[in-house]
Amino acid sequence: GVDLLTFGEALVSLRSTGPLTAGGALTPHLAGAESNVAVGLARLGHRAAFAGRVSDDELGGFLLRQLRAEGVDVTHVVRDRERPAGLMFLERRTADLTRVLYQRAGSAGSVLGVDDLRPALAAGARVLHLTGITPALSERAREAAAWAAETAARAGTLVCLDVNHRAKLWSRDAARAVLTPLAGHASVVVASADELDLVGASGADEETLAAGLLARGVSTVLVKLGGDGARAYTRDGRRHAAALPVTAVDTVGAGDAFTAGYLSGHLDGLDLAGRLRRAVTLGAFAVAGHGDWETLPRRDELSLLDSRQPG
Ligand code: KDG
Repeated sequence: GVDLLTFGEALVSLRSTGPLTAGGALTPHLAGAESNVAVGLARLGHRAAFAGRVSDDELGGFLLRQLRAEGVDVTHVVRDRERPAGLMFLERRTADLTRVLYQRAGSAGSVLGVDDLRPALAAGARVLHLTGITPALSERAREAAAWAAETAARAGTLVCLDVNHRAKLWSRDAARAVLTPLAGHASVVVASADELDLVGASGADEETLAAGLLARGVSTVLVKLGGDGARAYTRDGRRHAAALPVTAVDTVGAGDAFTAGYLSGHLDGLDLAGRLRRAVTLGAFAVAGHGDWETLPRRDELSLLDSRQPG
């Protein structure tokens, strides 16, 4: 088996240099929260696999080539002959304002089903990572996500759910109804502060929500705080990790990098402080450069930010 298995929709992200209505150049990039996590782990030398459906055309070929180039195992990716690649336009509206426009309804990745995931799950993994994006894509994908989380948890695999609410795909209420039961299969739940009540009671405070998740069997709740770092809740209490001071130029993908760093620390057997340190380190690499994952560190580069004391 691999160290980490993740699944979901890999997207072709078309990044603009200015407002989309003004035209100009678009550059294609591999995107998708799950593939970002896979790349983050592969860069650090872990065996990471990505499963899902990609179109059987040039765009699907582009996604697979990018994943392979980063050392991600794509053995269990299924090519879909009928459906197109999901697209994401990442519009640089102004120097510090980006916007997302999706063209992903009915895409190959959005109809991921249980049968697509069976071989990957059967091959085994130490960690299964999934996000709250996949269940928002279709009924089939929702069923596949629930099945995978339950099957992996039963097999003793560490299941990590990263909430990743995408307001363009579904409402907060719809997300809460699906993600709250899903979190019950997870050992690690990752959410930003404004996402935590999507895996618990609407409007409840952070302490209450974290305690509720721990009572339901989650062992670690990670609350991402952006430039303020992160808080972790475990049965031993609460711990804060400050972010590393870097110049943020692009925050897209930072949450995925954080999760990848945490899971890398877990795979390396680090204690909670060490796992959080690696999580904020990867988050810092992600925000300090352009692209979802392009600037993530190799293992020998982790120490590049060592002199940056948490701010
Ligand atoms: O976390 C970064 C993602 O938002 C991006 O890569 C695209 O997965 C994506 C999505 O569905 O928005």
